[in-house]
This record gives sequence, C-alpha cells and structure tokens, in this order.
Amino acid sequence: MRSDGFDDASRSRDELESHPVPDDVDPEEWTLRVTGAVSRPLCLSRDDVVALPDGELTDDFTCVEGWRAQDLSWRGVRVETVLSRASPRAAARYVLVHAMDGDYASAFPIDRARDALLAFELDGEPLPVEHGGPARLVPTDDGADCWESIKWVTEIEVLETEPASRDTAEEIALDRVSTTDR
Ligand SMILES: Nc1nc2c(c(=O)[nH]1)N[C@H]1C(S)=C(S)[C@@H](COP(=O)(O)O)O[C@H]1N2
Ligand SMILES: [Mo]
Repeated sequence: MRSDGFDDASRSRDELESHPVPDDVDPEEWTLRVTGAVSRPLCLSRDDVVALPDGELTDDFTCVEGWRAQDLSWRGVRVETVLSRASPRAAARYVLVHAMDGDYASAFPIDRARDALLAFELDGEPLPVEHGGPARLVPTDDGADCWESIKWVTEIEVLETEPASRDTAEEIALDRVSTTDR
C-alpha cells in the first residue's frame, strides 16, 4: 500500500465509478461531427480522429456525489485541433457538445472548449465504452463540473450566441444520480 492508502496494484481508472451504458450508445456507429457556425462542417471517423496530433493530460476526477479517481492519464486530441480544421466563423463564441445518450449536452465558451482534450485513451488503453469511449471530453480547467466530462461525445456544435435551454448535461446527470442509489 502507498502511504495515501491506495493499493499500488489498482489502476487509477478502476477508481472511476462504473455506470450503466445507455442503450442509445453504440460505439460501432460512432462519428465525430463539427457543425454550426463553421466554414467546413466535419464528420470524422475514429481513424480520422486518432490520426490527428495527440495531446495528453494527467488529472484527478471528482464527482459531486463525493467520489474521486486520482491520477487519470488521458490521451487524445485537443478540441482546438479538431475545431481549427472546421474553421469556426469569426463570430463563433460557444460550443454545445453533444453525446450519444440522447439529449445529454453541455455548452462551453469556445475558448474554454479549445483547451479541453477529446480523450480516446485512458491509462494507455483505448477508452472503454463504460467510461465514455470512443471519445470523452476532458476539460482542463480546475473548476470543471463532473457532468462536463462528457462521455460518448459525438458532435461539437459551434454557436454564435450562448445556448440556454439545450444545456441539459447537469440536469440529466443529477437526475440519473437521484433515481439510482440515492
Ligand atoms: N454522456 C454522458 N456523459 C457523462 C454522464 C452521462 O450521464 N452521460 N455523467 C457525468 C457524470 S455526473 C460523471 S460523475 C461522470 C462519470 O464517469 P464514469 O462513468 O466514467 O465514472 O461522467 C459524466 N459524463
Ligand atoms: Mo457526477
């Protein structure tokens, strides 16, 4: 055991909680689209995304429910790399990031989104579908909320104005928590 009480043999990814994978998540059908206020809308396959220049980040993950996973090593592509290939219009200010599980989506100011990682590897292995594979958004700023770490990201919608009613990630995430083990 290490002095902090964590067993050396357990990988940090095992500290992430396992949640059921919703039925509408099908990794075989996965593509990444960049839509909205861009000059070149994109639809990328997994191979296309993996071929982009990569970036990495090691960080802890904390859920509002009170659990934490330490030292997660993410590898993926910077959202900036994907966005720049789509040429956002000059007036672009926000992105709405959509997932494969229905209405789950969260809005970010575009500069905050540019810094995030679109991760497709965790601890040196392909990101398992139960933790958001093929691709999970990993915000890089300290103040990020757990529901902003969006699993099964499938679309980045670029917007010129801030969306309101379609920012559903917090609502859906908290609703799932309250209907399961609370
Ligand atoms: N698409 C999607 N992403 C999501 C969620 C979700 O329900 N759907 N839940 C969020 C919440 S509240 C948490 S704590 C983490 C859980 O990640 P894990 O299942 O890998 O432990 O995913 C976040 N991202
Ligand atoms: Mo969470």
